[in-house]
Amino acid sequence: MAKQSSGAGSAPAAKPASSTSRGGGRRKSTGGARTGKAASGSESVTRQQARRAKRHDRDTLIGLYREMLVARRFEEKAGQMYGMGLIGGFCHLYIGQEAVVVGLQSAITETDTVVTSYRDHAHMLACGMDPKGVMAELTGRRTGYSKGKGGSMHMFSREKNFFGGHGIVGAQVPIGTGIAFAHKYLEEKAVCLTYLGDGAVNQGQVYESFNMAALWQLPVIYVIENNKYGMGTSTERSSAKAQELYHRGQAYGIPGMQVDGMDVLAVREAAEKVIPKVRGGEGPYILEMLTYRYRGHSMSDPAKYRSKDEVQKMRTERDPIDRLKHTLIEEGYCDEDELKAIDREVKNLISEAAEFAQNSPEPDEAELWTEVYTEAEAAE
Ligand SMILES: Cc1ncc(C[n+]2csc(CCOP(=O)(O)OP(=O)(O)O)c2C)c(N)n1
Ligand SMILES: [Mg+2]
Repeated sequence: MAKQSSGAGSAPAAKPASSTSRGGGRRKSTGGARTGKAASGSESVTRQQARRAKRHDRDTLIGLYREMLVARRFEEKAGQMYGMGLIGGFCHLYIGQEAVVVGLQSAITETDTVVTSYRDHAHMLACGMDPKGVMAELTGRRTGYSKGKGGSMHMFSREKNFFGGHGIVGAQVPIGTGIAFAHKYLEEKAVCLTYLGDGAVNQGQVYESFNMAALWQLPVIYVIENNKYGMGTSTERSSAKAQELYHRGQAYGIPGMQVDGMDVLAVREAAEKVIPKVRGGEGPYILEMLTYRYRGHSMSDPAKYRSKDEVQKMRTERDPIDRLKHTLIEEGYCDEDELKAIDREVKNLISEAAEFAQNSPEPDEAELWTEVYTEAEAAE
């Protein structure tokens, strides 16, 4: 059962989630996305995922595995290259959280849009952006998505509908709301996935956005990536009712759901339930993803605010990639050799991206003066 908030009235409501089905839709699930808490309850996380897997075909499951692996290997490589001095400035890794973007973005269409914070590499890859162009941008090269002038936090792809990459905490929330306004105004039937961290949920601009999105019934899904920390501060220390961030839209009538963000199939299930509603004009929705980052806040964070045991426990018991690998093998979708072949293919893809980046030239000095301002068209 997912923890859900109806958005109406003042009392938090827990309602069962009915599931929608994709990838063949042969089976009806008996439960929706679960919370991390529920996941360790009556049914083991392993059983839950095995049950959810039956709702998808083999190619979909293997595709989700591969996508998570692309994000993981890309970021491991970025971490190494940062250590070698090839990446400058800030670099925030997403390692551990891959199930969130992969599960959600596997359920959107090409016309849907995505906007997020500075922890953005996996979001871009899941939008279909080329790992070569992303790595080239990280290393400040001319062939990068922002021509080497943006770096890790400031990359965009109009073609893939990725709207950044934002370094100011929460700044992307009104932007995503505005994009959703445009979708509605232009009658595009598209949805904007607007990601924000648990550290952004107490900001005024977030609630101003919630108000407008609810007032105008905008097609926006606010995805709270609750990885338990905002820099070195735990959500328990920074947020009232930290266990229920998915209720934060209740005053505006925005429904919410809390999902096990370490299970890519739970995320996918939540996406399949919520996206059609939002696309269909029912207004905004909040998805709170319970997740965890294994690395520090950024490359320069020694992460002394949590114990090594805490991180190790998540890695060994909840890792989204290992978990799906286990399900795929145990439930007979494929054998270990097939997964090893995928691992090799992904490693090559990422090595090629790293080589491409390092062999690309730096931007020309003259580029310093371009694309700083855009000419505004005169109003009539
Ligand atoms: C308005 C603003 N205040 C403070 C900062 C400094 N800062 C950068 S990241 C961060 C923590 C945000 O945590 P969270 O939203 O949980 O995202 P996560 O890093 O966990 O993905 C802070 C306080 C900032 N960039 N912008
Ligand atoms: Mg956080």
